[in-house]
Amino acid sequence: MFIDKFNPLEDDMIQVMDENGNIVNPDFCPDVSDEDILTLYKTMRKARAIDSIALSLQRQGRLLTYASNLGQEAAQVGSGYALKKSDWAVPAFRELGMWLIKGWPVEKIFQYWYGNEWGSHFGEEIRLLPIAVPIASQLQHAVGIGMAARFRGDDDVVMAYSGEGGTSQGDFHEALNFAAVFNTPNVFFIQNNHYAISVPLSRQTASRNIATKALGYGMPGVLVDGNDVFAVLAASREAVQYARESGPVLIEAFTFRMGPHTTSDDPTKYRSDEEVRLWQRKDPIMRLEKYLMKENLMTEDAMKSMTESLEQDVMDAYKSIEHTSDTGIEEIFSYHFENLTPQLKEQLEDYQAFLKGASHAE
Ligand SMILES: Cc1ncc(C[n+]2csc(CCOP(=O)(O)OP(=O)(O)O)c2C)c(N)n1
Repeated sequence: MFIDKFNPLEDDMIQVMDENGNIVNPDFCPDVSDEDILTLYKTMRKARAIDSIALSLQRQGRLLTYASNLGQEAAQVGSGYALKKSDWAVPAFRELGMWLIKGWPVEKIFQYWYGNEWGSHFGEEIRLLPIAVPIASQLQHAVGIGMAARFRGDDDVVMAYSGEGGTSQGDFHEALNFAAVFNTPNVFFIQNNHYAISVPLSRQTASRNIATKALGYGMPGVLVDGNDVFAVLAASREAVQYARESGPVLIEAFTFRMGPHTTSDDPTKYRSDEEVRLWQRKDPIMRLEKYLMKENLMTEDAMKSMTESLEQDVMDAYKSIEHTSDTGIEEIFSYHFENLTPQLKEQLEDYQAFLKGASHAE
């Protein structure tokens, strides 16, 4: 439907619901029950509760660092909701809403940002890779998982995430090239949030949009309003089906990071309040709330009490991991290779000798 009809070379963007919560393109509306809609809303609200609490905890010195998701909830939740439990999701580091849909427990998410690697151990039944900080490196892993699925004859799809900044990396090129040549079941979901730290979209690429980049590799690319959860879900469902049946596809979700890049960033240094205000009017949660009220699915009071109870749950989840012990240094050596390389073996021995020396000195 979208893949044939929407041409990224013409900047065609899929939108189902406008900024006032009106369904403007009923033909493209995904098939969702009221229960689905409430799950989408609740998850977006939960993501926002985590976001605001995490920022405040970091400022109090109770969390190591944090990457904000404010404004990107529809892109994350809508795309994650299109996956089956058996499909894989391969994140960068700013996909909170998708992590929640995939089942990464809130306390484990906090544990990760608390600086404890055990936060990434959420069990093999959750088909989600841990956070990948080296930009775009995760796209290679995603193609590898996709190739493995094809070799095994599984019908799993692998949805890989990146920001628009990641599409300037060599890893992006290699991953998309391999995916198209070997016809792997990958969806590349690019959250174009307009800034890669302080680098604006205009300095990131001369391509007319990110979706068109897919065409050069020989795969379809679609552009979607990333602040419209219905449009994101509809485009993602189609892309997932296409990847399962045919091959790789790229989605560009056009959105905006309303918060800082991470807690170490001050966005007022590189963008205007006016630009932020423009995007605040497109807020994905506000938009869905307007729809929910129009459709009599929720009242303002019900939304307020849901938000309060989510905030309470989120704070409780944080408290359950606060003061949990750190990862031991020896564990750094435990998980990368089944057998240590000679260099790592030497480093581990050095470290153990150092510990012995330190204990003798006491
Ligand atoms: C290979 C590599 N280079 C640089 C960095 C530093 N860095 C961290 S986030 C970031 C910007 C990423 O921008 P984008 O891909 O648009 O994602 P966003 O942060 O906007 O979600 C950079 C350059 C890194 N982590 N890895």
